[in-house]
Amino acid sequence: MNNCLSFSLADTCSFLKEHDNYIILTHASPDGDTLGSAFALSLALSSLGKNAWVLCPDQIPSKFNYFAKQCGTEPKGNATVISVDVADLKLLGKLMNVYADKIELAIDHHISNSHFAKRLYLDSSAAAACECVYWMIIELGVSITKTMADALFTGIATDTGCFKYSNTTPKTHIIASKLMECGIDAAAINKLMFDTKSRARMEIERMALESAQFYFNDKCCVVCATLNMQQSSGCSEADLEGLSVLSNCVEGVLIGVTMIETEKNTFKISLRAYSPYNASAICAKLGGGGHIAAAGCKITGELPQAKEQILSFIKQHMEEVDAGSDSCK
Ligand SMILES: [Mn+2]
Repeated sequence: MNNCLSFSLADTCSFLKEHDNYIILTHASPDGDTLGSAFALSLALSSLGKNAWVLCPDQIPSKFNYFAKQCGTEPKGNATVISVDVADLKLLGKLMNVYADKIELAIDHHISNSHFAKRLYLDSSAAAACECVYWMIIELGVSITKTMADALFTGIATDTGCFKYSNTTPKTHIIASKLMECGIDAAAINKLMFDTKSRARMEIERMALESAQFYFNDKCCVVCATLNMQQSSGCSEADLEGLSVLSNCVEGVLIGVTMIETEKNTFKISLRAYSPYNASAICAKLGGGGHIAAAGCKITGELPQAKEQILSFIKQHMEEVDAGSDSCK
């Protein structure tokens, strides 16, 4: 949408104070950040005496139960619809058609946000949408409860890979320290989010590692999780989250590619890139988007052709970037 208003933090907080009866949309295949920002915001709105309801296109994984609890009632009739951590309408999954033209305010941190809402609060320097919501809660003058802090910390920890990724800033750590002062058990949250996996997840990791192949002088690693592999490991969709870490943890790899078959011959591609390469630039050419260090897109076709296609775009990007950096010397 072209007439999307850019909102400052102050604009956003005025909007939140002026309206009521909120539906807060998360993206499909919900992660810690979209859920953390949605539930923390719903609690903050509720402490201002407002009604807020979190609506997720897919089932919420039970590991988030410690904070993902509704605090309001489902709005009937006129609701104020907000989205959090949603970069594009497509990411609303099965709720896309219902809410496409009804989103009053989007709160996001993706530089690729497609300006689909009527108003947009975008802070692309924030590591997580939960950072944005943290500043909103402060600006609204709401005191942060332990459950809000659990939710926000989870989103920040998960979107930064436990404070490891390059999106982690001094501000990220300052916010995390403030959240720790609210009495959360950060170690327990981190263990649950990063050091606990299902048996099926371990199986799918083993198979994905077996599929690993290296390209372009071993600077690029591709791992796959086909439908066959998913079925024989018994893994669920939630078990596939964060699988992309396998492709970029190898010494010398600057571009890691994870190909997850979501339906027959349709692959969800997760790209992780290290300097000087740009994951978002590669995925944009395939109709996707994201951040410089992490982006995604979708490719249809048989696995070998799909792989060939993503590899050809990676090769082109590497050549362009390598030529550019040479000419600067
Ligand atoms: Mn996020």
